[in-house]
Amino acid sequence: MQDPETLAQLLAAIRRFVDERMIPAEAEVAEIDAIPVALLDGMRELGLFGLSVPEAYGGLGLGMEEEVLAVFEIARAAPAFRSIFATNVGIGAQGIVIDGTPEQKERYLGRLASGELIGSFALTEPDVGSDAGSVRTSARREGDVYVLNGTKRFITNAPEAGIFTVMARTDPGQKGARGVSAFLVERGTPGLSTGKPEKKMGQQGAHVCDVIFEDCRVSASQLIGGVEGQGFKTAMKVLDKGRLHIAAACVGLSERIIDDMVDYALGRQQFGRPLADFQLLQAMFADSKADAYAARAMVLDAARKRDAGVDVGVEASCAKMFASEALGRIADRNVQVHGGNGYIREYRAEQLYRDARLFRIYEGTTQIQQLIIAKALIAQAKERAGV
Ligand code: COS
Repeated sequence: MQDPETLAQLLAAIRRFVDERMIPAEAEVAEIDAIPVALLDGMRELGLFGLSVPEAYGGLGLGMEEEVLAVFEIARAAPAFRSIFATNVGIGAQGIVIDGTPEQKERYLGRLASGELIGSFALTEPDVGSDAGSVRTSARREGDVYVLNGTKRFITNAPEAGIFTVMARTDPGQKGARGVSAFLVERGTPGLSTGKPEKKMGQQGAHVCDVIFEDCRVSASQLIGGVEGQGFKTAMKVLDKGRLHIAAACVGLSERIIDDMVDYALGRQQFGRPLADFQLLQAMFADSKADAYAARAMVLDAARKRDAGVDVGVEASCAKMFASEALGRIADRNVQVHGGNGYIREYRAEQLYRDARLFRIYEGTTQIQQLIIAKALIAQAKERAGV
């Protein structure tokens, strides 16, 4: 946690960096499908890789509310910028922060916080997506090592990652979530390889690829928390936090797009007047603002509750679902306000529209969030009814 003045300085520094360095570089990043080294260095200097790593390990140790406030700012830039450090703040490091042993924390968190090491979260497989409890990648114990075999798919930052949090089945007799354990596997471990980066719809500059394990021998000391069978729960806890972070990213990008939409409508004339004079367009601005404001309020409320120690699994799913769907609507309206220019690469509207699409899918689709929310409501109703 930071004192209010330090936090305000951090947020102002991020806003400046976003406006002066990131947004002007968006077109180049999309074109070359990479983030220039100077920008990455700037992000490291700002401490972005260590936002949520505890201060004891060299991070900024932000609480959830502070983290989402930072993400609101960062996410005003195209999402590829956030993606490169977000796995260190979120899913690629939180397994260690939440459930790691003291030795595992000591070994990795400092380097993750500085951005020297990129973390990556390997849950999804070719045949295991939404049904995350049915992981097939196996981890067979042989003395003091586990032997991993299987393929992980769509792994964000895998081409750059130095450390992977890998969910694998240690108990083949247990088909469900209880047979899954989480491991820390370093790049360079014999038997671990990564595939070719996928060609994606958007978010150029952020990379995903397969991670393949072929008789990959990992020391038993790399089992997160040192306990078998806890890997699915670790993954779910990581995702509860990750979904709030993603919802905050949707808010930041929504607010940026609304600014773009209104600026464009003020600058372009039709029928002898600025587009912004037309009430049908004004309705789109207003609907977008209400969407973004509701999403911001949800994210802040859930973040504050999490900081207060409340289990916010349901709130995180509500926020992720609403904020990502709202972003989809806003990005679409922005294309509409831009008219023909909305379809042309030179304007940012079409890029942000493609970039925004992923938020409704990763870290749990909208439909998975609906299932989580509904399941909790039904459980509460059964409890009320005593059944
Ligand atoms: N925190 C802690 N524990 C949790 C949890 C959470 N948020 N959610 C579930 N668990 C626990 C349950 O309490 C249960 O424990 P017990 O076995 O001790 O009873 C166990 O984990 C299994 O839970 P559940 O039965 O609810 O699991 P399901 O197989 O029904 O799966 C969903 C639940 C669908 C919600 C889960 O698979 C999911 O989130 N899927 C989406 C995965 C995803 O987001 N993928 C995106 C790629 S990762 S970037």
